[in-house]
Amino acid sequence: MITLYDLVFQDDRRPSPFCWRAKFALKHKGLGWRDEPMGFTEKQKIAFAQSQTVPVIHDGPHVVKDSWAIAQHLDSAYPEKPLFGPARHHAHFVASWVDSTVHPALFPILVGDLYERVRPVDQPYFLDSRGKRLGTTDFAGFQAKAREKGVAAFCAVLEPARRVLKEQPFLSGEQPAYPDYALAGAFLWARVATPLTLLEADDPVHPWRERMLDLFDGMGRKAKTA
Ligand SMILES: N[C@@H](CCC(=O)N[C@@H](CS)C(=O)NCC(=O)O)C(=O)O
Repeated sequence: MITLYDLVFQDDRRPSPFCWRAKFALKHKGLGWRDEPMGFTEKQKIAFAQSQTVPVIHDGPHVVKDSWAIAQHLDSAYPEKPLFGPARHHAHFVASWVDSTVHPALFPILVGDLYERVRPVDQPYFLDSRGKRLGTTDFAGFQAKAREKGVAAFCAVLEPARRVLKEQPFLSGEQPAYPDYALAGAFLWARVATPLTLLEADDPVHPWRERMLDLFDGMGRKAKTA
């Protein structure tokens, strides 16, 4: 049985966008897993993997850290139902676009709400690590300022996905695959962390997000929200 180490917030909330990618990839493969929640200050749980971040999976003799490495491992160890098909480089490109463009556009408008939902025992760690990243520990103030521009700035970065989703139901075509899971992880991060409305109903990304929430028996929709 595969073990997945997943970031945990208050009330068992699971916001990590990278862990969501791993969960979608496991479901895509039809694989079950044992879930091991890990708080920010419980890194000893993943020391065996020499990792400071989750997701980490333990799959028989294989210990794999990093969401992209996990996706590649799953696709080679379980070749049925390919995650990438011939388009592995395209999937890598989309996941990298989400990491480098979508997540940085989301983080400022989420950070105050994320902090409120971090387990109290992990709050000093979050304050220190994210404070250094942002140059302030006034996360509520930082978030309020970011939201003054509205979510328009965030929506603007979705334009490449929007153009594709105007023409087809998934980024990967008629069926979802890893590029969809990479972007869906970002939306689940937001969904678990904040009640903020990110997408208007007439945005072509909106129906795609609904389809992603419905996948795998509503796995994403069932997750505890903000
Ligand atoms: N490149 C890694 C990034 C993983 C990552 O940043 N995970 C975050 C949770 S979303 C984490 O574990 N952070 C731990 C920390 O900040 O101490 C991947 O794709 O798996």
